[in-house]
Amino acid sequence: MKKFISLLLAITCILGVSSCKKESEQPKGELTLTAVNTKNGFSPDSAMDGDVNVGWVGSKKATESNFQVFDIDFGEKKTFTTITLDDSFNDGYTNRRPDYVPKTVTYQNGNASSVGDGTLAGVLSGSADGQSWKSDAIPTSENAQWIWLSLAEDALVKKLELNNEMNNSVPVSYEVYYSQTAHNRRNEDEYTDVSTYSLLDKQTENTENIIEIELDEEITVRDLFIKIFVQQNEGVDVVASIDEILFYGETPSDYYEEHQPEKFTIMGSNDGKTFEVIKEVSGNYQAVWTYASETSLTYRYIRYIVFAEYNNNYPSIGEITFS
Ligand SMILES: [Ca+2]
Ligand SMILES: [Ca+2]
Repeated sequence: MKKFISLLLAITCILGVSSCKKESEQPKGELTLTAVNTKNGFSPDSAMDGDVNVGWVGSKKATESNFQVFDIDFGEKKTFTTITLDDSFNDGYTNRRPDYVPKTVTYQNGNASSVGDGTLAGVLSGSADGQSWKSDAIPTSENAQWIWLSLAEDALVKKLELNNEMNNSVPVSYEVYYSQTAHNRRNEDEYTDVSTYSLLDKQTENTENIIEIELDEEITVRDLFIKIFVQQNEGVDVVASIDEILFYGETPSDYYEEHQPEKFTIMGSNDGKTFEVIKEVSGNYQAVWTYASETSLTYRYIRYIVFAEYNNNYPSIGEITFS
């Protein structure tokens, strides 16, 4: 009997009768979920399957000009006041796995041959913001300027970055040493003695203001000792400086990045053609987002448009509920 009805509908469609609309193709009340772009294995249906740990993931990143669209057809009008969008699921992590993950370290002790500007702690503040150690004297091959930094805790390091991008000043000739144990801050002879460290990197003709020291294996770093023999700004000898030393570790196997819709619009419609804005959101940083309307809403169709997913991730929905 069911077959017969669909056949009739099909004939009506062929005849071009105006009642031949999308809604007549399915029984009343049947939920249909569609997305413009979907990543394999993360179907639109999983956005409303009752399981917050399984979700839809788009196959294209959402941008302002290339927004991603997810459509819900309840199959009949639905009245609700609350929309909950749960995007907390980690499965299907969609960005490319990074080669390294940044590590936070804390400055404990340090000293420098001379300080003309900045603070030693500013070298480990976590941001290459131009706030840095600058020596007072211009270094020479006979009189290197040096900096000793001791961390509050051991750091497992796979890559170190000496960043001087903001200063645009290049340590041309330098040596970077590390030790696994902390030096005594009262013993300058010891913490300035390179034989108490292992050499990490040595360059005599560096031209980069961001020096990346990549290691084959993770090492334990507690102290760093850096000697600068020549530093230049556009070919002219200048004072030694380091804006920031950034620490990176190995990417863990279970690595994922937080992701949530950052900028999106939810719209509602009853004819599937004309949509009204239910809520426009800009700057959401919560994995579970909830909207409670002051008045009850009645719609058959919901359109979810994503303009940005946090962390430059692909758009996704773990579970969206209307109650
Ligand atoms: Ca789900
Ligand atoms: Ca800094």
